[in-house]
Amino acid sequence: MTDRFHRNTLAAAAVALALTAAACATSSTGDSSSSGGTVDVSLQEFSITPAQIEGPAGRSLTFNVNNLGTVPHTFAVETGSRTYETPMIDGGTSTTLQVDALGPGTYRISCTVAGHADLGMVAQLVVGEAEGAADASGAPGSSSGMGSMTGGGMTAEEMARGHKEGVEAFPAETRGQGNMPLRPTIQGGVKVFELTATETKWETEPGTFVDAMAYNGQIPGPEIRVHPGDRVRIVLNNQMSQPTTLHMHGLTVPNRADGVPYITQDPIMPGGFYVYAFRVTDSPGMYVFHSHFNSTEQVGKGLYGAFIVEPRGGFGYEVEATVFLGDGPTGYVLNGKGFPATQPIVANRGDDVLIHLANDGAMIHPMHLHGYHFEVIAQDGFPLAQPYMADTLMIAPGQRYDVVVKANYPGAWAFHCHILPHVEGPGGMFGMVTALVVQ
Ligand SMILES: [Cu+2]
Repeated sequence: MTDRFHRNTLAAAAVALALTAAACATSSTGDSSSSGGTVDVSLQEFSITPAQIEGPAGRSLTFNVNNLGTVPHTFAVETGSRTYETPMIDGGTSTTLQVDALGPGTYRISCTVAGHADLGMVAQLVVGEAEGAADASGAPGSSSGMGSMTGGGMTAEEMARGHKEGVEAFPAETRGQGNMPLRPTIQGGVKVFELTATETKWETEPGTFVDAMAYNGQIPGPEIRVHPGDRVRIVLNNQMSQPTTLHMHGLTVPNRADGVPYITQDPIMPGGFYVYAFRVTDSPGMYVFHSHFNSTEQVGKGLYGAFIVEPRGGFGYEVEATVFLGDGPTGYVLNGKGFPATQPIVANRGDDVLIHLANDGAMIHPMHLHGYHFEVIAQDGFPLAQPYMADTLMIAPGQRYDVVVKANYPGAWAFHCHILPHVEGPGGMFGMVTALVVQ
């Protein structure tokens, strides 16, 4: 029975593979054993899907390459003797790549735009035995037979192991942590905060270092916390190789402190600085400071941080946490880290937990908390006249929400973006996943 089950699985997988690799053969006439196959692949920031592509031996392959992302990518297949490569493919467009017949083996696929392969834009082309040989290739589970693969080219055991290892590693240690409190100096009754922007490497998950930009070496930048009525000065030093500015997002500030290049100030050139001075007149809640110069790159690479207006006497919750959503050059991240390097929110049973959520990425992310409903009490720093309950909250770029969870149920409860390609693949969870741990 087991044997027959395996045989059927193998047969089904072989059929599926045949469909993937050959069903959309460009030639509908002629001998199928000599005509080529067509494979659809898609590119986005920063992945190639599928991550493992199965191809037949001895037949040419045509890749239909769709760039579903927003920035240009390439698609390149290295065969050892030569590299087949598309020209730059703009976001939202597609092209095809012809690859001549290959022998059995595993070939590397990547995007050749600098840094993109390191961020995850790699895949494998696995070319199996020539047709007819697969049936004879013996035992189920043998990794040489294409038919034993499933789920992105992994075996069931590999998939289970990948999921297990990720969860066991959580919360994994990485270098650097964002949102660390920034202490002001007091000068004549004014709270003065120093920020320094630098280009750096940032470890998003164990062993993955990305080219990043950071305030005071942190992503998100250090947390600035003030009270209503405070007089504030933020000094931004630019130690990067490109100009920058600082925008106080959501806050009411004088025009000269608004941080928009050539509208309210000249950009801060490398080596320069600018002083943003204002009085805090907005209601308590979550605001953001971020770059407003070349922001696709600068904010995407990490130049953002929390500006929290705290009521005098505090918010009055047992636990308070800030969760920044990010995507783009740093990958899918919560507070600058991807699972399993994300940090959990830890509470004791019965605690009221206040979570400041902010999206400084370029995509919408619906954040979903398992096991609980949370109360949405503020949007963009404004207390809601009518707070409401939700378990999934859509957060657009630039938006902030304050939500409150009554931590009544013990356990580790997943808290993640519900766009599934941002959180889980055949090898386990990644990206925008963390947990509320109630002790
Ligand atoms: Cu998402």
